Amino acid sequence: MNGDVTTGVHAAWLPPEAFRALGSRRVLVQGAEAGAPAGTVHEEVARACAAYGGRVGRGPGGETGPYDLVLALTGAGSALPEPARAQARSARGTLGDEGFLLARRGGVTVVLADAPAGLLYGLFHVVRLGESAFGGEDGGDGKDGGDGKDDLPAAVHRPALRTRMLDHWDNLDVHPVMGQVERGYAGGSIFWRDGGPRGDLPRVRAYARLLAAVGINAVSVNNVNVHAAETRLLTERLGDVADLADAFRPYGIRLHLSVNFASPVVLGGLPTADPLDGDVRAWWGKAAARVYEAIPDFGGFVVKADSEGQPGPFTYGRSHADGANMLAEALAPFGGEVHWRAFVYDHTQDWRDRSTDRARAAYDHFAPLDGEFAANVVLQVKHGPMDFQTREPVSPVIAAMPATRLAVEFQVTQEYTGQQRHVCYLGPMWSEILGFQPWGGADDGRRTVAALVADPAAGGGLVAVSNVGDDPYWTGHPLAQANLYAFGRLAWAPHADPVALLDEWIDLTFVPLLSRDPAPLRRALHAMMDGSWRTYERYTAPLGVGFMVRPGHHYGPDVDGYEYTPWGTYHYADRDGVGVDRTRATGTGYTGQYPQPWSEVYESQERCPDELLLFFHHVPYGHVLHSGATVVQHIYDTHFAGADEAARTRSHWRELAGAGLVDAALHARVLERLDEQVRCAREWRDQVNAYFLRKSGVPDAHGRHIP
Ligand code: GCW
Repeated sequence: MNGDVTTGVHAAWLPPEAFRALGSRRVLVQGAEAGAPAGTVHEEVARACAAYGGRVGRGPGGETGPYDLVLALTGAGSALPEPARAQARSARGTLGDEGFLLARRGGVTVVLADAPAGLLYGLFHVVRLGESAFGGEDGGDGKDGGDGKDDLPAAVHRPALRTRMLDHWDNLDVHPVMGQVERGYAGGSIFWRDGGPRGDLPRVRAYARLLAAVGINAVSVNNVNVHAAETRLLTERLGDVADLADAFRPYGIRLHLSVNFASPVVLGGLPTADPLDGDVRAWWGKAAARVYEAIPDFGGFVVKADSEGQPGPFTYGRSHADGANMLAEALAPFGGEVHWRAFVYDHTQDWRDRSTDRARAAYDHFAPLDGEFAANVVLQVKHGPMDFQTREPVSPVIAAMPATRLAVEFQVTQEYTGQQRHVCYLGPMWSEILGFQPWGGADDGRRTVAALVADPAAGGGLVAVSNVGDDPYWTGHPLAQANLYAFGRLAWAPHADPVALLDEWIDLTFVPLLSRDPAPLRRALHAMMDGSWRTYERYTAPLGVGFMVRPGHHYGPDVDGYEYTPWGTYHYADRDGVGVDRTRATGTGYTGQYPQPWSEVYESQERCPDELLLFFHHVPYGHVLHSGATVVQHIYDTHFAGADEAARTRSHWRELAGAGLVDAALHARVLERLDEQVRCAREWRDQVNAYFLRKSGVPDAHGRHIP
């Protein structure tokens, strides 16, 4: 296994070999003393040069050029050699906190940033470019004599989104039901064990490095379900949190904590946690001040309130704006932010009551509060109205709160998408969501979800639940690393092509280790991964209906598992048809939460996109889809096709065995998971098909065997 920073741990997309192009050059790092992330740039370059025979100068300490690569803060200005000096003069002050400029002039590659974090992102950009950062395989020797044939015009790179964050649902102790990491499929926590710190700070640092390389700038280190031990991270355990912050800081990542809304009661001994109570506000003010003494660059709080049993402002008859604003007031003097989650719904509903619709809940609770949140509150909204299902419409909350800073929440950890036992590359799903136009083309399509969260005035961002644990491959399934990679890159550049991002990931993770033609590996990985989300969709719950999983752990099929439970997750299949009527005309009225045109499109059985039909409508099995198939025949066809595709995915991987294209241990790990995926996909196919055959009595038009 190619380990790097910590031994025995897979290097993911930063194997030492990915630094070969940079490490064999003459590099000047200027301004490295200006802050932690810039010092990191020097360290990274020095390590690469030590490995690959290059040379690093730190200037202005008398080292002389010439240089192939200059990485500098624009403030270093006059101390820089040309052509960097001229570039720095014109770029200074235009690049922002995290942006960088990349140019190539006369055989010198120049990366400039106004601030240290930008320099770090510029460095990792050069790593991604490999030889092409130096003029490509031919002109890349820096000896073109300055004839300009490999020049690159100056290009400025800036993250589209201000907040690019990963939330960990890590517990300090092993929770009796949820384990060490809630919805974690990659072993234990890299932060916590046995009720305290895990004590492997090099591993945390290695994680921070991977995250910085894809542009992540914020991490929250404990579960949003804040149990007794985690509640104390805010006070007694603050030292442990500060140690983690120290490991993240060199990579430009600000640490956040999930806090318990009832902390003033639980920790402070106050009789109430009422957000309008003076003592409660004072308690939070002091708690925040203590946090900032220990961690001056602390990012802020993440809060799950009045949700699935967590305490919140409703207990005191207060609104979520009251709750969030109280915490915002405590953090504001220090520049901290509150990430307040919009995942608020009734999880004790009566399944007999068909008028209560969980999908409506976030909008019903939060849309009326638009404009009431403090400037340092970010409302964190799950991308769909339900709960990270394989297919959901985009949450209507995102279009309904123009006066609120919003962050959209994704789930990189594959709770509902195969739990890192199935190959399911989520880049294409996220890309569809980010490109969704809540007003259709009515505003020339300018306002996509990505544009809404990118709006600098709004200053929101993208957040995801991490899929990382203490597994040697980080993510359990080695190919699930691609999801973490793509999430970070999409948060930086939401319109990036997810298939191209897979190529980037392959180019960093696998290709640098190969001395042979990578084409067969690339082909196999694309065949396995490009369409894997749709494959997963085909063999699981059909047409957007969701939640046909085993209750509790959420793995594998159980068509009626959630049908008669209090969770609000129903499909209403009977002998005549299936789906949830969410129309205004005859259903729960949820379609009315969308602006035009979606409000009308979703309301209409004829216009509703096939893949969401059962999310919005209850239809007879004979209803004909746009595809021409009836609903029940579509269910049979997609389930046969999906399970076959899973089997083909495994064949592609098997063909790579012994070809020397991937490490043998990694090959074995993936193969073992593929065996399980193939088994589970068949189980899904047979249970779903048998269920609908028995309910509907409609035979498969192609006479295939359905048990
Ligand atoms: O999807 C559900 C999960 C819970 C999780 C919750 C949430 C942390 O099943 O495990 O709790 O969402 O997002 O808060």
